[in-house]
Amino acid sequence: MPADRLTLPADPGPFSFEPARTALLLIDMQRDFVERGGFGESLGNDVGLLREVIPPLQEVLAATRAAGMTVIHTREGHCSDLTDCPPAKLNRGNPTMRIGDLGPKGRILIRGEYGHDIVDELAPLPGEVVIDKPGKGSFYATELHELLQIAGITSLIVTGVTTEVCVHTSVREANDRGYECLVLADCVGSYFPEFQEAGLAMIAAQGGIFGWVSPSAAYLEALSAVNPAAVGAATSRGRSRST
Ligand code: TIU
Repeated sequence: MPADRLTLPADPGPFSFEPARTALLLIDMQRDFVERGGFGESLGNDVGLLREVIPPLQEVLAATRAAGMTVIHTREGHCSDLTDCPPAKLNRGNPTMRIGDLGPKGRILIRGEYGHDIVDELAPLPGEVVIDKPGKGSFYATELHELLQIAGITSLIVTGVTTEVCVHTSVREANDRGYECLVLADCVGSYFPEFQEAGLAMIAAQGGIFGWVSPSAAYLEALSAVNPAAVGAATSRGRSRST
């Protein structure tokens, strides 16, 4: 019997959500950010820290699917002629490879390329929405808000990478559009430990200025009221992976 409303402990206080009106958002879990030879590494980053997000996020994804909730994936990237990539973004920094250059996983951050797609461990299922976004925010120049409105979604469980860039931008955009956001601390990742810590603190500060933060275990525990068997199975999969 699905619970109408679930509550879990979070920072700065309890987070309540209706599973039927809540979507899990997986932001930019693309090879270009979390695997070697992609955009993230071209910017001088070590992708190792981001990869730590994958196992807990697999558990969250499995439990969310089993609960029958909406799942939405996003991908940051551009069309092949780069007409949707402003020079201000293309020329930023001093990367070894720029957006559109050919790397070991195809052209960097270009739609349709192998590196642009989501990692196998978190591959979308048929029927799950995949939002292609040209910017850092998941709402900018996308159909996300309209889709959420049509589906009656009022709350978002936010995961993905990177914490201080695309996750933060998306949470701020979502907050301004009226969505209640719970960010799962171990399911968002940064190349910089200090930004991970500060990024999460900034969301929950000032009484939850942008949203709530909790570990994924608290979310999984709350979901067990909807589907205990599925959450148990997800948790034991996670344990067997880590041994
Ligand atoms: N560089 C960095 O930290 N992030 C991005 O460029 N995009 C996302 O966060 N997805």
